[in-house]
Order: sequence, then structure tokens, then C-alpha cells
Amino acid sequence: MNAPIVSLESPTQTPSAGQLLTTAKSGGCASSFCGLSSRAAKIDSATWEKIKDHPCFSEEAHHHFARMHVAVASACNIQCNYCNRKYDCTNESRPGVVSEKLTPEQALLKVIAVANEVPQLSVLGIAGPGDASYDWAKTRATFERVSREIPDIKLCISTNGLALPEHVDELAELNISHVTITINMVDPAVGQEIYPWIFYRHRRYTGMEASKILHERQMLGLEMLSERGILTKVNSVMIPGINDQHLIEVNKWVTERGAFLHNVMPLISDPTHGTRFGLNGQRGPNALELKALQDRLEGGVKLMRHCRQCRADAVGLLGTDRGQEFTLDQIPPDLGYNGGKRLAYREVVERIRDDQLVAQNQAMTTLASMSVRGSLRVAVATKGGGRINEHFGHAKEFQVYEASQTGITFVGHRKIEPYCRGGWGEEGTLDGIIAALKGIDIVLCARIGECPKKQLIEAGIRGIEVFGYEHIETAISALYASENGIDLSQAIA
Ligand code: CLF
Ligand code: SF4
Repeated sequence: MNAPIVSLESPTQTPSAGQLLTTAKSGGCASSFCGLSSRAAKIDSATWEKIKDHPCFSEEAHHHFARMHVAVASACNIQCNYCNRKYDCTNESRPGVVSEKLTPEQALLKVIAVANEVPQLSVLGIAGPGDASYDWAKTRATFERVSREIPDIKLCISTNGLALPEHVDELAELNISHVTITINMVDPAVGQEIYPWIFYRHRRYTGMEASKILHERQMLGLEMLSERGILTKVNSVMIPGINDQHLIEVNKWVTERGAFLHNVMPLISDPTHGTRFGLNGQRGPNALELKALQDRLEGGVKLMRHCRQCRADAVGLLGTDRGQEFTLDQIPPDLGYNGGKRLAYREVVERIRDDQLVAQNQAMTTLASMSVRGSLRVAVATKGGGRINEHFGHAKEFQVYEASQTGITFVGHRKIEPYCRGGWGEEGTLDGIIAALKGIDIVLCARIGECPKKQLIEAGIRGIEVFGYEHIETAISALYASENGIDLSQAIA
């Protein structure tokens, strides 16, 4: 089990609530409002300022803040066996897939439209559909335009790393504060199973040679970013039988080179995607295999466990995609930026974070006072804000937490098809949801109907709505207490 991720230790500098919430050394994420630890380390205030409104770099922030991607970088300089950028389905959620490719001017217009309407927007990312470092002119032009118009938006890129070293100085000049490098191997023998070719300095390379060059460029890029204080996240795609065991080695290498986070993501593989892996029948890991590997990686660089494997044109809070509301045909060409909603929202978030800190204190006290053992695995339906505020039937995913006497830890999420379709529950869908909830003891949601509740019970899972709209950590600590014969209903009420 990974380490719990919140401590109420006093920070060395005057803390905000958020700083107190972001204290993990080896927890599952950069931070979380959940999780209680006596061995958690403090994060310095400069780092907190960088991550406190970045939904990917801080698990706590992903409850409050949204990212958007603009699909300006279409060209790519390598081929990954899990990618087919020709495929486009708006129901698909995975990197490399987009509906609408944009010029930098169109991207600016889209960012303005989203910033005017989505108060949670805090980060603009360029994550394809090709490679942001390779298609650099468009990436750069987009960031320049957007940061002139909306100076407080954080800039973020995701890259395969091959062209990264050429642009690190420019990244620093442009104030691009967050970079993700996808690193799937540190051994070219493993790499050649993943990358059939790369295109580097006007030449195409294949086999071991290709993977050796890619590996060297990735390591160099990571080292250069670390030297400049740019926060770097490493994404690794877990491919069973190819690099699953090897990712332990990858974790060591990137830890030594100053990565800020390591995000191990499951391979998404299906023959209909037309990828080499999909067509070859290469399977992805299931949720339990992924978690087992993540648990083995604890102790190195902090792990990200809340990634939703976004499309290259995703918009909104992680786990939701509002991209279809902001297609170019819906945006007036002369639209100007109005930051009023974003500004007002930030004040609200500060208050919410203060409330969460109080809830967290109470939860920690509760758990720490118990002399019990064992753990409880809880799936939560939430729309954000750190509360249990989604109906069972509307949930498209559950966030999963583990509670034990030492704390409450965010351990990942499970995607599902929503049970409720047009006011009616779908029996077939419920079977899929129950399968996705394997290993879960309790589902917490704002509302749940008698029928799904009954079927969940038959599958050994309890669906509970009495904690509807409560803070997640307050509810889980109370549940954990009651599982151990301690009644906290007074405290909750
Ligand atoms: Fe986008 Fe990536 Fe920046 Fe986030 S996504 S470029 S770091 S703003 Fe985030 Fe999406 Fe996971 Fe990426 S959830 S796929 S980790
Ligand atoms: Fe696809 Fe990204 Fe790999 Fe390029 S680097 S082939 S865009 S997954």
C-alpha cells in the first residue's frame, strides 16, 4: 500500500491551507486532501505555488482546477506501437486523439472562449496530437499568444523527449513551468519492442539504434529541465510482458535525475484503434495490476495516480471533457477575454480549501485515536470540490481511497459507463460497473436507487448515500470508525 498523503505537521513557513494539504514525500500524488501521515514531509512554498492550481501535478488541485489542451502540434518524430493519430472518435479518451486541429490563432480564440466560461481553468497544455517539442514553432506561437492575453494561465507541454533538449532554454524563457516526458524504457532492448522507428536530425532510425538515441535524449532533456527548476513529470505506459517489470528501473533513473512525479498509465489497446499493439492483441493491464506496480514503485519519486489519460484536445476538470462545447464553429471570431469568473472562483477555492483542512484535521484525529487494524477500500462518486456530490447513476468514474489506521490514501480511479440513461437504469451497464468495482468494499455517492443498491450488495459492495455532500475524508474516517465498532454519527451530524 502506498503512503498516506497528508500531514498536519507545521510547515516551516507561514502556511496556507493548501500548503498544509500538500505534504507528501512518498504518497501517491503530489498532494491530496486525503491521507494522514506521521512520516509525510513538507513541501516548500515555492513548489506549492507552482502546483497548487495544476490539476495534474497536484492531486489536491485536481478537485478544483481544470486543464485544457489545444491540438496545435500535429507532427510527430517517432512512432509508438500504441498510437494511431489517424483515428478520431469523440468518445475516445486517450492521448494522440483529437477532433479538431488548430492553428495558433485558432488556439488562442479557443482558450479565450474556455477561460470566459470555465472558471476552473488554470492550465493550458499542448499534448499533441503529435509532439509538442517536435512541432515546436506552433507550440511556441500558441504559448506566446495565450500568455500575452491571459498572463496568469500556467503553460504545460507533454513530449516524447526526442526534440526536447533543443528547446529547454526557450521553455524556460517562455515561463513554461510544467513539462511531461513520456519515458517507457531506459533499456533500448525494451524500447525496440515499443518504438519501430524515430526520425532524428533528418534521418530515420529503427531497432536498437532508434531506442538508444531516444533514451539518451530523454535523459538529457530531463536533466536539463531539473537544472532549470522546471517541474517535470514522467509518464510511462505500462505494457504487460514488455515493460511492466522494467518500469521499476525507469522509476530509479528518473528519480535520480530529478523528476517531480512519475505517472504510470495503463496501455489502452483495442484492435479498432488500428495501433500496432491493438492489432497484435497486446493487452493493457487491469486496475489491480496497475495498482500493484504503483505500490512497488513507492519510495522513489512521488507517484501520480489520478491521471485520466486525456485526449489532446480535452477541456475541463480531469475526468470530464467539455471539448465539444468549444469547437471553433461555436466561438465568435472577435471574442475578447473576460477573466471575471476565473478570478471569483479562485476566492471560492481558497475558502473550500480552508474547510477541507478542518475536515482533514478531524479525520486525522479520528483515525489516529483508533487502536484497530485492517483497511477499507472506498469508491467515491464526486463532481469535484472534495465532496461526495455525484449520484451513483450519473457517475462516469469513481475515485478510490484506502483507509487504514495510518490514514486515508487516494489510490486511483475506475472509469465506468453511467448507469442512468434518460432516467432509467441499465441492467447490462450495472454488470460492467460491478466488474469495475472489483475489490471495493463501499461506494459513497450523493444518491443511489434501491435496485442498484441491492445488486451491489449481492456482489459484496455496499452503496451508501447518507454521507451525500459531505467532505470525502470526513465520511471515510467515520465509515472506518464504524467498521471498527466506533459510532461517529454525532461527529458527522
Ligand atoms: Fe495536459 Fe499533461 Fe499538462 Fe496535464 S494532462 S499536458 S500534465 S495539462 Fe494530466 Fe491528462 Fe494525465 Fe496528462 S490527466 S494525460 S497527466
Ligand atoms: Fe503518438 Fe505521442 Fe507516440 Fe508520437 S509520441 S507516436 S503522438 S503517442
